[in-house]
Parts: sequence; C-alpha cells; structure tokens
Amino acid sequence: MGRNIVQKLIDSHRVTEGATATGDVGGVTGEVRIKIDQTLTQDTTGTMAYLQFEALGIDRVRTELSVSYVDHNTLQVTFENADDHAFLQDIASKYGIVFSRPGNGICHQVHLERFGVPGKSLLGSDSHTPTGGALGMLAIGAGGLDVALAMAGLPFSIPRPKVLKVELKGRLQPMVSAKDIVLEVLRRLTVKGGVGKILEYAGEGVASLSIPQRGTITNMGAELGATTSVFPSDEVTKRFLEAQGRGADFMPVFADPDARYDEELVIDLGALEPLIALPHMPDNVVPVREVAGMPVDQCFIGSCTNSSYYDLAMSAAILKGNHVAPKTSLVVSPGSRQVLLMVTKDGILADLVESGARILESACGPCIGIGQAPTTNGVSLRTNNRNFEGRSGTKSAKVFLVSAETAAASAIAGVITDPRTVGRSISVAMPERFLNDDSMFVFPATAGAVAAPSFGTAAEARIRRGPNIAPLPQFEAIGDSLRAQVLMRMGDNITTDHILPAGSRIMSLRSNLPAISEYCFSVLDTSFPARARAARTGILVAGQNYGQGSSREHAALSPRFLGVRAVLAVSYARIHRQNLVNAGILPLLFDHAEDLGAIEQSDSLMLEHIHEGLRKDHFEIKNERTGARIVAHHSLPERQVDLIFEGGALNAARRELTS
Ligand code: MIC
Ligand code: SF4
Repeated sequence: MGRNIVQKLIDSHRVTEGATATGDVGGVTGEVRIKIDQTLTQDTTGTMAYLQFEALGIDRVRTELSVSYVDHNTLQVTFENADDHAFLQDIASKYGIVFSRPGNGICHQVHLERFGVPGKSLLGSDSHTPTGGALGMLAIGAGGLDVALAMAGLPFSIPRPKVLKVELKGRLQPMVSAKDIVLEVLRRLTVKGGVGKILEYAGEGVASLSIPQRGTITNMGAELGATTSVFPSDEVTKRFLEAQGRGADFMPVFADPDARYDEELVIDLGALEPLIALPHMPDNVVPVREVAGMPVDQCFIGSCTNSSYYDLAMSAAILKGNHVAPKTSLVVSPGSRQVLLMVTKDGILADLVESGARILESACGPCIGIGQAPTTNGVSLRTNNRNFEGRSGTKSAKVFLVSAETAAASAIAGVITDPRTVGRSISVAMPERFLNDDSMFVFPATAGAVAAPSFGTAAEARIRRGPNIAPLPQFEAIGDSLRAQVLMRMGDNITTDHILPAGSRIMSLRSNLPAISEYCFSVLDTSFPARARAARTGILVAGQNYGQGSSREHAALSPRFLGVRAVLAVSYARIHRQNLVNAGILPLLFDHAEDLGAIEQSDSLMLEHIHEGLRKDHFEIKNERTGARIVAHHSLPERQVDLIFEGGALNAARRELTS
C-alpha cells in the first residue's frame, strides 16, 4: 500500500531501539518516537532551554544542526534582555550551535531561507516551527526542555497523528492569497480542529504556491492545534533552494499515488475570496467584504506568517503612488535581514517609506506585544497568526488577522478594504536569486562550512551570565495524596498568553523563574501569585483546549513554582500538556465534562492514591465543599507517567544520561 508524506517522514525518523511496547508507533499508546535532525530555539524560550541543556552535562550538541535565534525580544530596553543575548551567544559557541544575532530575522523565516532541508526533522522551541513543513520537513514545535533533550541526541515523542489531506484545487484569483487559504482552513476546522493531526497539503493547487506562501499556510497550522503541516518537496522547492544558493539541499518528498489518509478536506482556490479573522480568535473568520468600511487605526505587515520578500513586494506594489490614510499608522517589519537587504537594494523599501510606512527591525516585535501597542479600543489589522485578547499590548484593542494585500489596501483607505477593489492586475514575481549574506550568523568553531566570524575553540568559551539568569529550581515528585485548592476555575480555549503573558517587560524575565512567576495569570487575575503562595498547594481547573498557543514552558514552570501540582481540564493543547508533564504537573482529564460546572474557584479538592491512579489511569477526586466525587483520567503513555513519578523530565533525563 502506498504511503503519504507524513508516513514517509515518520518512517525515516522512527526510533525503535530501546522502545517499549508502549513507546513506539503501533504500541499500546500509539506514541511515535522520532530522531531529530535539526533544532531551533529563539531567545525567549532559548535561555531556559539552554539552562536545562547545561544541566544535562553534555559537552556538545548531538544533532546535525542546531540554531539559536535572537528574534523575539530584541529591543534591549533593559539589561536583562541584553544579558540574555550575551548568554545565548556564549552557550552557542561552547556547545557547537549556530548563533543568529539580533537583527538577523525571525527564526521561522530565516530557517526556511538558510537551513531547512526537505525530508529532515526539525524540533523548535516555538509553536510556529511547523513553518518548515513548507519545504517538506517534519517540523514540530515543543517546549524548551524537549528541544534540550533533542540537542542531547534523545528522540522526541508525539502522539501517533491522524493525517488530514488538504486537497487544493484550481488557482487563487488575483489579490487572494495564501493567508486566505489558511484562514479558510481555520474557519472550517476551528482552533481545536487540528489537535492530534498532521495536515498534508496536496492537489494541483500546490504547484502554484511559492515556498513563502506555503510557509504562511504551514505556519498557521499551529493555530489549528495541529502537530504540524507539510507540503510536498517539488520543482517549486527545488527552484527556491537554488535561488537561495542551496540547490544541493533539495530532495523530492511526495506521497505515493495510492496513499491513504485518515481524513480529507477539499479547498477550491478559485472560489476563495479575501478573508479576515475577527477579534479575538484566529478561527473567527469572515469575508473581508462583510466588515469593509470599518475605520482602521493601525496596520502591521510582519511576523513569521507574512513578512517574506513576496509579502513586502506585494504590499509595496499596492501602496505605490498612494499614501497611508491620515488617521492610520502602517508599520512594516521585514521577516529577515535577507528580506530587508533585498527590499533595500531594489527600491521596494523606498516605495514603502514614500507611502508613509514606518519600518521596524527584522524581529517579532508587535506580534508579541513588543512595541506598537494600538490605541485604546483601537482597530488593528495585522498579518500575524494570533489575535488573542491583550497580546498586542492593549487589552481593549481589537486585532484582526489579514493578508499583506488586505493590510496594504486598508492602510491606504483608512478603513477595512477588500484588496480586490484596489486593482486586480497587481502581481509580483519571486526573485531568481536571493541575496545571501550570512555575516550575522556566528558559526561555532568546528561546525559550519561557511566562512563567518567565530569565537575560537569551544573549550575557550566563557559564559557571560547576567544577574537575571537564575539557577533552575529543583522540583520534587508528586506524593500519593494531595489536598489542593482550586486556584483558577476557567472556561474553554485558555491560551498561554493568559497563563503567562508576553510583552517586552515580562519576556525580559524568561531566564528568572521566581521573577516571572509574579506575572502568572496576570491577564486574568493579578492576585494569583499571592493566592497560590498562601494556599501552598494548588490545582487549576479548565474547559477545552487548555494551554493553546505558545510553546513557552514557563506557562507550566511558573504555576509549578507557585505550588500547582495538577490541572483538571476537559482537553489540552498538545505542547502545553507535554510541558505540564515535563514540569512534573499532573494533567488530568474529566471523565464527564459536565463536572466542570460543579467546581468553583477556591474549592478544596482531595486526590488520594495518586500513584495507583497514575498506573491504572483512573482517579476519584473529592470536592470537599460539596462532597461530590469527580472521576478523572490522564490518558498519558507510560513514558510520560514515569516522568510524573520522577518529578519531571529534567530529573528523568539527568538520570538516563548519567546511568
Ligand atoms: C508566540 O508567538 O506566542 C511566541 C512568543 O513565539 C511563542 C514562544 C514564546 O512564548 O517565547 C510561541 O509561539 O511558541
Ligand atoms: Fe515571533 Fe509572532 Fe511568529 Fe511567535 S508568532 S515566532 S512572536 S512572529
């Protein structure tokens, strides 16, 4: 029987040695253990990942390639931020990691341009790592500790995925874009629709999409909750890699003609129109024309979703000869230094500036609330992937997600505008050759063939460790019984931005768990840290899709630091559930979702015989206020149950690597 791309990628990376009957694909639990070829980290998850990597006692990374990007918090408003960057640079030099300096661009965009290789696996400590699927990679997002373990050469496990084929028929109409394709997928599947799945794109429409366009689509698979998304590696991939001077990295990756899929979705590209996600969820999608005419305060073209050369060239072509409306601010952030250099040299940047665009550094910036906070109650149209409440830095702002075409057209008009109304004949071509200047990478002494500044030998490396870089706390394992206060009682779709918000100030504390924990749940309830400390032992209660969004393991480590030992939810987002386990927090599932309604904040829940419950996957929890019994389970594979017994993945890995 023929295989689809996902099966081929998994088969070529499957690790079977040492796997127990429950630990490998097809085992009792259906986990897949895969070898990781490449890793990436970014600054705000990287410091914690490398602190954990250091604790493993390995002297060099054991991957084919590991890259440490500084792209999220690059403003260096405070010393903590600058210290983090220095620490990351020294760590990279010591352990054989390529270092991408601040200003070099957003990890996902840069990785596509310079390092992604069809057929390889990539694990990244950022939820949008699946962007790499545009090149036919098996690219997955994870918490920092999982990436540290992969750098140590350990396999990574995912629940055996269902494969959802997305068949693209026909071609896009002018001014309709790849962003509209993925918004349509979100409209149909919702932010929970991809959980447990890998999306495999197929069909005649694939060949009409460039790699950056495919990257926009695979990038936002994260918003579906999908494990990842993947495109075939075809002629378009080959041309892209050749244009990047990396033709030798090309390898075809395709599905067999008789490949089977678990589910299928068909999208007629020719019938699509420009779409927009309304506040405050990426799946709240309607046609742009339905909200056209609404005044816009700000447009932002950037983020890892839409900041490629193509996006900027297209925006500039729409803006040329026009000016941004008087009450609208247009902000543009090129996705990489390569993009910035190219638009600088070919005049596109001048067109943008002439039209009134404000140009930012190549970094995440406004996407994660670092700068350009909208006005109070402001309407902001962004090419980002997430529009969660408050993420822009202004709680009352209304953020809409759109394509670069829609953002540019709306910036001129000052109101939400369907880009088809500004002209259907505008189009731009992909460059024959990209500008390759790798001088803002620092390659480690003994790795990397490209001539670039280096630090000398790994042995000479001295690690600069600023005062904000706090030692890792040691967490003890869960006992056999637990009386825990319900510290938060929440509904559905709670995001990691609710659990531990981003923004420049809080992100500067990512290397300091005690300090950052003071902001835990600050979006929902600023009294959380004080209440948690007073209760000493806590439990969190939530509805569906708890922990969707970011890969930040701080959203698990901070609650753990404040005494949270278990979470009881209707369902979880994949990365966050793994992060909870890694932190030694027990992620329980309600047997009966309606029991959620009978729990109130501050209730005291009693869990007994936890160790037996972990083995039997069955818990009876007593609500001491009402006397009611709540039945729960964990559905964790044996490997993860062992991690809970050991008090988290770091304790377990230390033991495994030193035994
Ligand atoms: C995000 O888009 O939310 C982030 C910031 O890139 C996060 C990582 C982080 O919190 O550092 C993500 O998506 O994983
Ligand atoms: Fe950066 Fe935004 Fe992409 Fe996250 S989603 S990696 S913050 S650009």
